[in-house]
Amino acid sequence: MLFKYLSAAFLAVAQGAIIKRDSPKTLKLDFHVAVNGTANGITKRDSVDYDLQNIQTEYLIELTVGSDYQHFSVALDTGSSDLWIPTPDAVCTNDICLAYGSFDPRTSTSYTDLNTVIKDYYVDGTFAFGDYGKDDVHLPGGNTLNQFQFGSMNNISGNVHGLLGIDFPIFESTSYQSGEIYNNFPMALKAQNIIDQVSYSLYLNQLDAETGSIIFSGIDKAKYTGDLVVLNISTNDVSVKTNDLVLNGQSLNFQDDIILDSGSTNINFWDKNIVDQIYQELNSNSNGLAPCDQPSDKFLTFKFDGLEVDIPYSDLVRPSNQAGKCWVGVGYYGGVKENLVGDFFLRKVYVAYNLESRKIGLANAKYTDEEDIVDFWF
Ligand SMILES: *[C@@H]1O[C@H](CO)[C@@H](O)[C@H](O)[C@H]1NC(C)=O
Ligand SMILES: *[C@@H]1O[C@H](CO)[C@@H](O)[C@H](O)[C@H]1NC(C)=O
Ligand SMILES: CC(=O)N[C@H]1CO[C@H](CO)[C@@H](O)[C@@H]1O
Repeated sequence: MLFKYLSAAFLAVAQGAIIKRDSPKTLKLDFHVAVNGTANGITKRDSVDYDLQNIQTEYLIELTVGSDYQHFSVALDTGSSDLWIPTPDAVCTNDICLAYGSFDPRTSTSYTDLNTVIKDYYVDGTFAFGDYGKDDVHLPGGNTLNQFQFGSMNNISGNVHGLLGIDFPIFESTSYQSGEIYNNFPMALKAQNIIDQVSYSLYLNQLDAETGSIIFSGIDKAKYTGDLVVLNISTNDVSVKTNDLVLNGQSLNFQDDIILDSGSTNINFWDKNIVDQIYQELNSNSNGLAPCDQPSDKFLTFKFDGLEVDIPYSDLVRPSNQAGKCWVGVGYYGGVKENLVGDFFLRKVYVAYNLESRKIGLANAKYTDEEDIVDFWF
């Protein structure tokens, strides 16, 4: 999750119109799900005040860039807006930064230097600095995204190794620096006629699955149960409003915006009172360490207009390195007054983001290999 409060002045942006399409064009990218513990030492940016060292999940997308087809993997992030990759000689505070490949602008003859600095700051206080450039991104299926703008980073703090940010363009580094925006990944895909619409659907698959997928400008109707409930995006970010949060049948009286952030692992609340009530219910200590043996017939339920998403307590914990103790996937987000829901929530749902109509479709996920990809209808 990008630190988004450097300049609120740029956040008022006009609402896009729905585009009428004749023949739908979609792009599906599969990702590798990396959970800390299965893919050595992966971490990503998450809540500020919560120690997440032991439960980190990333959705790794492999990209191929440049005239010399350089490969690297970046983490898909619906909570930031730039693509960035470390350079081979990047100065990093953690070796993880080069573990998934790098991009060397000097060896690609199709690279164009933009002579512009990129500076991304994240909510946990970490940052990635570098230079913007443009180069060709070779996509699966044979398409090429020509001269796409991204950052080659040479100064990286924290435990990250590259991000594919697909949030609204107002959160691009240029936007904070000069108020200008450029076509980020989903926008460029549309501008170059590879997809029809600036929209995408996320299927994270079940807890122990190793793969998932994102479909740009398409919805896989096989991957959810019931109807996809269409909600308005409720803030400047990819968020929707809840009607309530229910803990083992008890209302927590929670009507608030939640940001559906693939760059977060936990379900993070700014209201510590909500976190405390959940910890208490799961017999957790104040650090979020609870017994692993949690019931599967008691639920934390998110209520929306026309949809309930039940998360069994047993799916709210992941193993720690202390015997019998697990980390609870709920945290206190001490940064600003917003709620970020990551992997622990997103795995339970199928979520379709339409950044043009500013609507989000949500349904309970159905874990299956079947596929029925259609165009967005909202
Ligand atoms: C990286 O950026 C930090 C923060 O601005 C700065 O203190 C540090 O000197 C930079 N490191 C390099 C190698 O440029
Ligand atoms: C959603 O937004 C539309 C305008 O785009 C508005 O007409 C409608 O009332 C909103 N619905 C809700 C539930 O806020
Ligand atoms: C569950 C697990 O293996 N967690 C590991 C995650 O990574 C940190 C440091 O990188 C280890 O200390 C944990 O043991």
